[in-house]
Amino acid sequence: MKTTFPIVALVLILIGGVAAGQERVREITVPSASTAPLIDGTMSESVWNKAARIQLGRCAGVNAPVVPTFSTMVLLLWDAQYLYVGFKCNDKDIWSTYDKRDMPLWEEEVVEVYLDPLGKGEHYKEFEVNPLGALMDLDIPRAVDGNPGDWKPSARWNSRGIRWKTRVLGTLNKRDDRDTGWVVEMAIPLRECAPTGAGVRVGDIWRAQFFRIDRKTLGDANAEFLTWSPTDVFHRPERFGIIRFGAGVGKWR
Ligand SMILES: [Ca+2]
Ligand SMILES: [Ca+2]
Repeated sequence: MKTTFPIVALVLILIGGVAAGQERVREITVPSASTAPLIDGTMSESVWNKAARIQLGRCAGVNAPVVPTFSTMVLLLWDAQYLYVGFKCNDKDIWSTYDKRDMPLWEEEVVEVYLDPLGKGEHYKEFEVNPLGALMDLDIPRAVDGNPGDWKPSARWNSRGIRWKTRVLGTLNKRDDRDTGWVVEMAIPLRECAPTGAGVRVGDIWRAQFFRIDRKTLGDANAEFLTWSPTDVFHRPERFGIIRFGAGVGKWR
């Protein structure tokens, strides 16, 4: 959503900005993980059963706020080193062509995580992963009225310790059959996200946002933009939700 932003922004602000701004930002408590999940694209470890769960909805500024075509579930856990993010994306036609780090993945199908540890909207981090398993990671200095500026300098930032894995349930890039969905698991190093390099303790809060883009073709104008915390555009840090780093919940096995 970067290169197309200037054109899209005006429309979005006109049709969606006020409505999105009237809703409270979302909040969720993320339980700590007793054991680290394997980042293997399966999400089969029992620890995921304790994860916080988010269902993404339509991004009001981009699409009419109706029920999304496909379900998108985001699962969240954390431990001393990582924020674990799992996406389960139902999808009957899965495709992507970008296959290298820091390519403009948002032009195709993608899931996205935004993390703003200080909640100031400055130097927040963005992580994108596509069905082919490519990663884009960015450090966004700031967004001015929803515009994050030139993405290329931001993409020079690379997380050193991030791990991620994609699994496609179906046939990637075979457009004439019917797929089931795709899964992304990410382990995002917490200390690399915080400007101070500090770790996280139980009770800390960060601002965060989660997105998915589903579309039929490159730059498809009828793409479906899905979000967690209601917003008119993606790069509006004041509309990011609040994640609270909680203790472990339930009976761990
Ligand atoms: Ca799709
Ligand atoms: Ca990067």
